[in-house]
Amino acid sequence: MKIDILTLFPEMFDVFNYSMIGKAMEKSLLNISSHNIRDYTTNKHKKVDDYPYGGGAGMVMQTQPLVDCIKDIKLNNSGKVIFLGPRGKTFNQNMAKELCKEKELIFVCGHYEGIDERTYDYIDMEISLGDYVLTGGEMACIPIVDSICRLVPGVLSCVESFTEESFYDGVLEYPHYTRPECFEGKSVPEVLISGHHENIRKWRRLKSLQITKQKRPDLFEKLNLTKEDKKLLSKANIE
Ligand code: 21W
Repeated sequence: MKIDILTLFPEMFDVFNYSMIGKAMEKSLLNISSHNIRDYTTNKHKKVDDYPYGGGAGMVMQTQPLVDCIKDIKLNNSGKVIFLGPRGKTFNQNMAKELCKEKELIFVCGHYEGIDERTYDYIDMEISLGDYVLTGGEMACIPIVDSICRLVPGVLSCVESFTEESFYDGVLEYPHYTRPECFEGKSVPEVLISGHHENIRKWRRLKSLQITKQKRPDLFEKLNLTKEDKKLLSKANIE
């Protein structure tokens, strides 16, 4: 997948040179590049913002550098233009699943109080990270691009991608343990050491359901519990 990010702070996206996304970039599964909107200014002071018409606090990002930057990037990227903004639809896993199917995407990060309204003519979609205030679009762009990229085939190992497709959707994770078997008097649950794969699967499923019910009742209500799920839960309630 080819991703171009338009921003006033291109260095912030060096974060993608590390870990799993960095590895996928080396393998050319992903091609993420960031571009400085300031390079597109036509004034000699390289100014990209100005006072808002009508007055008020803060500065507004001017439309000329932003639109020229979008036009230039579009020459080599025919993907959707996505603006990270607080007015956008709140991002979720379903949106990540849809966007990971795209071959190319363009992300536009706003700064200051906002962008000049006329810039929206060049934007296909606006996404927000959630109902809280960030310092700029970059801070939302990083987790959104990360969650899309990890769904691109080959970015995760086979085992991890399998997990993504299975029943794990909609429930929280079961507890994990690794060596040692005993730490500060706390032991690893017997069943995980038993080697009994069917019992391990059932235990993990039960824990996932119990944890989801306790910590995220909103998610639990939306689940379509299978016959086995109900059996696991009622058996646990008796014991
Ligand atoms: C934050 C810009 C606050 C402007 C009416 C008029 C991108 C973001 C952002 C930012 C304000 C996202 C106001 C979740 C976010 C982003 C920067 C101030 C006050 N209201 N998702 N003026 N949260 N934030 N606006 O902040 O650019 S996606």
